[in-house]
Amino acid sequence: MRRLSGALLFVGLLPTPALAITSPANSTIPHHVVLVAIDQGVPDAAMGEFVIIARDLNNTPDAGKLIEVRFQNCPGARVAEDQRQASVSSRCVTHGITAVTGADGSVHMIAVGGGDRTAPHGGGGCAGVYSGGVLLGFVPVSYLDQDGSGGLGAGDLSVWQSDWVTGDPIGRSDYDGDGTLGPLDLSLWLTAWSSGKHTQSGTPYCP
Ligand SMILES: [Ca+2]
Ligand SMILES: [Ca+2]
Repeated sequence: MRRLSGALLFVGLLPTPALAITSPANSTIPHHVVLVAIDQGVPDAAMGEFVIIARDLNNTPDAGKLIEVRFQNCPGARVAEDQRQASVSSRCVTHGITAVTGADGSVHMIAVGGGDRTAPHGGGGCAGVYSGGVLLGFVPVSYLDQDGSGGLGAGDLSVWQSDWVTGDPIGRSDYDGDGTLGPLDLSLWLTAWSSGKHTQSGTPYCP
């Protein structure tokens, strides 16, 4: 027993490695996120790419951290099972997407998914951004592929129009994330549609 106690005491005296914890205050998360569709299996980076930078309490880049963006509380959001990016994976249990930070503490992600026109529309920050399990903040999310099928088309535009006429700040249709629906949001949807980079939906979606 004495030998065991001595061993435990010795272990207790060992210096513990410094485990960096990401600081929400020092980290960078996007202003908002746009779910995108795909063309020939490729997601539209121009419309959908966003950057998250994790930094610790000393403002040092937090490398090797698992970043997760969880869409489970965004009404109607459907996350593609395959995010079509080598460094980004889906985590269907949280309707999330994940990536690991590089040496500079950053991840570049595109969220592939669509909406569900039968779901209630939401607003405000609904997607949680996490680094190593630490909540960095919530961001609003909009869906170009509003009905989640057939890539971008008339059905999606009709959802946007029905949201716009309400005059409410409906998150799924607020493509510039300014908290209101207006001509710039419509312009962004038309730009995405005319780019030809959203000809297919990101199906299958997480169950
Ligand atoms: Ca569609
Ligand atoms: Ca807007």
